[in-house]
Amino acid sequence: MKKQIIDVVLPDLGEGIDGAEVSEVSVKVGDTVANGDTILVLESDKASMEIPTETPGTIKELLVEAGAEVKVGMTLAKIESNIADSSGVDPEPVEEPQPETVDEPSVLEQANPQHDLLNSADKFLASPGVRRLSRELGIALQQLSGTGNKGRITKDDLNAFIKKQMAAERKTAISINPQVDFSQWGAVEEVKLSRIKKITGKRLQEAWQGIPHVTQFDSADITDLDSQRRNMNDDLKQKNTKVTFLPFLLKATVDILKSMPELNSSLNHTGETLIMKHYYNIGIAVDTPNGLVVPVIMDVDSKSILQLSEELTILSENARSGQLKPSDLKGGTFTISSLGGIGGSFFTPIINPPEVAILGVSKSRWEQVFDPKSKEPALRYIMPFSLSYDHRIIDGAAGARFTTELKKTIEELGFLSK
Ligand code: CAO
Repeated sequence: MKKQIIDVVLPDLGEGIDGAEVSEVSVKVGDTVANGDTILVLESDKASMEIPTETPGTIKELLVEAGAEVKVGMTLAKIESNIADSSGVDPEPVEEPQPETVDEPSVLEQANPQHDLLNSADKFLASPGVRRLSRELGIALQQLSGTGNKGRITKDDLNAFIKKQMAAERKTAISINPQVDFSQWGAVEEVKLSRIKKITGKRLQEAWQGIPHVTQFDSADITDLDSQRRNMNDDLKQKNTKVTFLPFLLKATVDILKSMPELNSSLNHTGETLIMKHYYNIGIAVDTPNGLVVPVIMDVDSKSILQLSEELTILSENARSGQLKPSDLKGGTFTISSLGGIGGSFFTPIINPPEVAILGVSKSRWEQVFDPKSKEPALRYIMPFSLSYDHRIIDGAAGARFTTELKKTIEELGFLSK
């Protein structure tokens, strides 16, 4: 009976994060760990994350140290598993020849042409571990060149292939920027992009290229809303706090989303169905020194203006100090991006997938408008706003209906008494 040496590999971190810095190594060589024990703590620009092991056993080797940059798929440590291998075959290194039992293909795999390729992988020399991993990752062994004994495909070959693919993807993503020596025309300085900028840049590019965006513009008279807000802020003076327009806009938006549920939906991954969500979690674009992040306020419909204001303050402070947790960034159904505190009138926000629409709010201005009731010009506080929507899901008529209804709701303030 021999014990197995298992590689602990950095799993997918979600939210488009493909790497992070090790802030703490929580174990040392010789430590005994149980399933779920934290072995590392990682720090990305968005959040800190504990990385657990799924293998109970003894730490044999640590391959990273505090301060190191790690990438998804990288081996972090080697653990001598407590679960003995009863086959009597030495499982380390994993390249050792072992009989392979081919799992029954799942329904998904049967429908997948890639599955034929993966099936004919039997002709190639590789250990069961490598075969299983390649199947899970959807990589056909035919695509790899084996560097092991007699051309055996090793785990390192698989890792090298993944790295090459990732590098190729990165190249495609930046290929629109030709290599130019800008210094030939004057002095230049090269500045590193923050991790957030790199992640959001990639996601924004994908969203902009992959989603047919249409943007509908409108504006709302927020003179009455502004006086309501000022009254509220007068009452809040003693508490040394105040409310901006955003909590009101959150409530008004959810009011409309309830009557137009397709704007609160997501396209299923097959593109065949829409997932209608019966909850209203609104992402708020927050400008931070490191770039744009979108924390989510959950269940906006069940919270008061004051609660939303407090939550908004906490989330935007945490976003700016890099204290957001991964869970703060998940589960959104619709996003609001407000540039109202800065300036400009109208912009075309980019949808935050898998959501299907985003509201962009611009700075309000005092304008002379014609009052249809008094038939006189009147000075009113006008807020410009834009709705970008996924035209695969939302028709132009629905887009215009949304902005018209939102304008009406903001002006009539009915949502405040609900
Ligand atoms: N019209 C007029 N004034 C507005 C306004 C609007 N539409 N929106 C906000 N303001 C005012 C606020 O009321 C506040 O003034 P008072 O102090 O007198 O109340 C001031 O502008 C500053 O507000 P704020 O921006 O600090 O607060 P907010 O709640 O409106 O927004 C947050 C919070 C986090 C969204 C904002 O700080 C932020 O980061 N905005 C940038 C988001 C961004 O970069 N979006 C672009 C992404 S690309 O699509």
